[in-house]
Amino acid sequence: MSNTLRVAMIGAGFMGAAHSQSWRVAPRFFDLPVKPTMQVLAGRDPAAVEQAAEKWGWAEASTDWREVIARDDIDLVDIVTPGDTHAEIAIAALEAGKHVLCEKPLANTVDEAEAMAAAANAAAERGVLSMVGLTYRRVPAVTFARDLVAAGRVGVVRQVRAAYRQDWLRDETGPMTWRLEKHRAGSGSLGDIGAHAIDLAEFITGLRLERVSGILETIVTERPMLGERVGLSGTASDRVGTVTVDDVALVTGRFASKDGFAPIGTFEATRFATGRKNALTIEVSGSRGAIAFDLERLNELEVYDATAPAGRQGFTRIIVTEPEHPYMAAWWPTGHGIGYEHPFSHQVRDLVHAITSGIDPEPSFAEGLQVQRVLRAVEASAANGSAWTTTN
Ligand code: SOE
Repeated sequence: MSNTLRVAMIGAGFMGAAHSQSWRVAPRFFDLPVKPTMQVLAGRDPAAVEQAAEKWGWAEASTDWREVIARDDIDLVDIVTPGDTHAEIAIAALEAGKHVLCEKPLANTVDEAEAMAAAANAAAERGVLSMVGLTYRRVPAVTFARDLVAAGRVGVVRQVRAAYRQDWLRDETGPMTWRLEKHRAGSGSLGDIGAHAIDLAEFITGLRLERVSGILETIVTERPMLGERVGLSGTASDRVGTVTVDDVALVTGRFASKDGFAPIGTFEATRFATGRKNALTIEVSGSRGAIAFDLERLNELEVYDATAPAGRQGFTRIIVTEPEHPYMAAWWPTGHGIGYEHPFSHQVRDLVHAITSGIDPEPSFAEGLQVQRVLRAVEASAANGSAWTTTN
């Protein structure tokens, strides 16, 4: 294998910035077996992608993703476009023999996700590997929580409470954007941020959600269009767009049984939680203890030990920055926290090691498909009077 991993990124928006910094930074803080090189950034708008390539550190810019994935000097394609393009780009890249990192949610439908997972399985037989970017798994406190639960520190998992609360749509005069259009985004809060809450619940507990009951609500159904480009920039116009996705998703779920018990979970995904900016929270309640995490305090994990003497019990706030905590040895001395961007470098580290070791990266497209099946079941339940609906 070459000592470089030549990367192309498709997409030049917010996630493009986040992923670009991880390709720049990860090789400088982790000892990687090969060196990722930032070859080409592809986007739709020529001027915007040229400027982004220059700013983010890509050697070239392109507006033709098909040409990019066909190049012999590209080894890996990083897809950070809206969900309606994930399947076409990922399948083409895998079939072209390129490793693929695809942002979440994997796709906009289960059918697309199934086709992507099938393409990933076929490609893996040729040594071409893939990962879906459910990045919050790689927050050290989240990986630490998963390790504590797996080690039995909370005992039998009985309940899970997960939420992802933002408030960027609170103002009803806020403009239309692709995230509010079903044909572009697949769903609203449910798939965009609910996918993270669902994945973290399954990742930390190690259990699959088997049945769900859901409510989906669109609070503001029309929003002003901004100029010709539907988005957050451009000149105001008197046209309005129709919001075709959910603003709020409320879900009850039943996990698979373990140790003779099938835990129950509650989930909330909303963009109307006034004052909550990026509050991804999860609490796992067990027979012997509990863990609680909040992305707005991502260097901390609260741990409760119900086996301690009654007079000494209480949630302990662990600052997850010791060198023995996941990923932290690569960064700063204890107590010096990391930020939102660091898990993207952890994602690059793990992906590069998996590729050079020839082992399937996690989360796989199959795991992304599992999340997609939960999303579909929630949508089906919400359309059927919140009836309990299986996820398979
Ligand atoms: C939505 O605003 C969003 O950017 C999601 O798309 C990301 O997945 C989440 O990590 C942060 O919020």
